[in-house]
Amino acid sequence: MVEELEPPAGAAADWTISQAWGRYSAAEHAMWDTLFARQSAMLPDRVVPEFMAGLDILRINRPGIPNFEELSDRLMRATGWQVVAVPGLVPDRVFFEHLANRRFVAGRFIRTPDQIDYLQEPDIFHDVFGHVPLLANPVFADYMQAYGQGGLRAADLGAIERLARLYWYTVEFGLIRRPEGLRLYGAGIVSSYGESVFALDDPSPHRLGFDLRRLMRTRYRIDDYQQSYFVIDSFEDLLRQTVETDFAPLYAQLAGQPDFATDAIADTDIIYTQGTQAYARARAPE
Ligand code: HBI
Ligand code: FE
Repeated sequence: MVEELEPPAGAAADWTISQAWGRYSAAEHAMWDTLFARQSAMLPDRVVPEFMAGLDILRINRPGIPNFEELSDRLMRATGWQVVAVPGLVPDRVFFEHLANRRFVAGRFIRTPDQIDYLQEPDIFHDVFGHVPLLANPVFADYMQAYGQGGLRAADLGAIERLARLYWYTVEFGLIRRPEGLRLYGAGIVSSYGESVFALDDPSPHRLGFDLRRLMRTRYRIDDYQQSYFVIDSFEDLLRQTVETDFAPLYAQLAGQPDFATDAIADTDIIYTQGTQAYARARAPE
């Protein structure tokens, strides 16, 4: 959660800044190309086909860091979304307000070679390669706007943490069931080489059926691979549950119920794989 209330110097009241695309160095464009080549080579039979289609429709598969003006032109024609640059994480309400108005906020900085496999804050590769291609899919584009609208309501009800969990286990780290098997769609996974392998192939994590109420009670880890991934049946189903659920009474119900730990299995869970949690044990002790 980001709580500062004032935008930093140089940012507009809605925290947007210019991408200043002309200022990227050759090394920064090369960093993007390295990351793009690695992910686009390993994703095709792991990620939902709609993701690869989005890379194509939005011409993100051209060399170099995408120019947000050109990207937004194509995205606007596809689903009415645009991409705007921000200095970094923005306060929750600002974030939700942008999503509710079909504006995806993206960092404009790119990681350095020593950060190729992990960085704390989302950079332009995480935000644009990870999040933007699916915004060209009409159903997912509707879901992201509904999420933003839900977030503004949650902010009024003091329930942002519930929405943050929904975002985390779908938009960031979601899996989806397809006839040919489980597939990736979460941006945090598809922008990471290691986690794109781990989330589908590793015996360590649980893979559990998406259940909105249970998921809103489930904690998440921000500094490591997930110990549980949640599997949706379709983007249509995810959108329907988000639009149809009256969240106010749901938050009241959840208030009295304990959280689930990141590695818990609930007796109501649909279990695709019960993980060994070996990776978690292998990690350095907390
Ligand atoms: N700001 N730039 C940016 N990107 C995010 O993904 C983001 C954010 N602010 C808040 C936030 N995400 C989450 O805490 C929300 O899901 C609540
Ligand atoms: Fe993200």
